[in-house]
Amino acid sequence: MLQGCFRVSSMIGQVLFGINNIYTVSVDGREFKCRIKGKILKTEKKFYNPVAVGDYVELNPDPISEETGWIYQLRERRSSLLRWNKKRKAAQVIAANADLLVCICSVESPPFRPRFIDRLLISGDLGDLLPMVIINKCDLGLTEEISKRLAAYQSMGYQVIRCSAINGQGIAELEQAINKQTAVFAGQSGVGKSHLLNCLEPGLNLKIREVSSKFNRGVHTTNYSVMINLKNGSTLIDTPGIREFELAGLKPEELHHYFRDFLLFAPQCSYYACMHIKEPGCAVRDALEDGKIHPDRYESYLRIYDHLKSFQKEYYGSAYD
Ligand SMILES: Nc1nc2c(ncn2[C@@H]2O[C@H](COP(=O)(O)OP(=O)(O)OP(=O)(O)O)[C@@H](O)[C@H]2O)c(=O)[nH]1
Ligand SMILES: [Mg+2]
Ligand SMILES: [Zn+2]
Repeated sequence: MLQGCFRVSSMIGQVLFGINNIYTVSVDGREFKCRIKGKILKTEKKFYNPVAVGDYVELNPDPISEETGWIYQLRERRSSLLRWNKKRKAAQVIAANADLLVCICSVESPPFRPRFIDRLLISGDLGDLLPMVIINKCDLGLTEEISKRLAAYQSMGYQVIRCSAINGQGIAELEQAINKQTAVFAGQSGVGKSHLLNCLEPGLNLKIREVSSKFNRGVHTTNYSVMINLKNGSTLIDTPGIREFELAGLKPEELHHYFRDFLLFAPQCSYYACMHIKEPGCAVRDALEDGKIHPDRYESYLRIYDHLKSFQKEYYGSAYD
């Protein structure tokens, strides 16, 4: 009744960040601190977080405050970066509606972990984001082994950029690759995500780890994801470091489609539905034996496959046996 007098028209905005269930939503450059209205968004049962950074949402501004509002609807996502959240036992949306997934790793502190990159790259292809590899801290010197692995990613068709946030190496190339698109920066804690973002726009001043504080697996400098619109028209999403990146939204039997280095050989496998594990006449395993597929990539495949199998069993019973 009286409430009707206060009814204000709804708006569409994009989520810039969210902390403690309060989401900062930008509507044409104006920011609203919003909560989720009632149970409406709870239809998204698949994910543990109802709204992610980058989401487009419909909201009603609060009639009694110019800076707050209520989110009542989530718009369909054109892309999403997902991970399996072990603690919550559900898929988590890290970021939505981005174009690029910038998978960042470092030469050391933390050490180069190609299996971690393998997972991130798959999550990009899976979530309709274009994945690329950034190796940061190149000022510390690239080893031959790392260079070889990077060359292998390049030969699979991934763009690889060698960077240093300290001496500026690769920053122009990174800027060019982003080129006014929306890019999510993801990787382990301490690889230099925030530092690289600061290089892309002077004055951004994102918090980066003190040089004196040693690399420690438990410590994250960035605690929540945030979307930043740069003056040059690009949009960047900084994310907190991920310790264990586990894939979500993928069935084990679909996994091999996301190993780009298998694709050349898989059509020659004897079995149409070959999983490249124990089947006779497997062209992927032949390529592995001939040194055409890196053994660590194959190991990565087996580990992810086993993981996907085990967690699907946990949630869907024996249907996947
Ligand atoms: N030598 C060297 N150190 C770097 C480089 N980039 C970042 N660092 C240092 O690495 C540390 C971690 O950088 P951050 O930018 O805070 O790392 P992050 O990936 O954002 O970490 P989280 O926010 O915890 O996920 C800081 O001490 C940086 O100064 C680099 O190119 N070379
Ligand atoms: Mg950070
Ligand atoms: Zn096969």
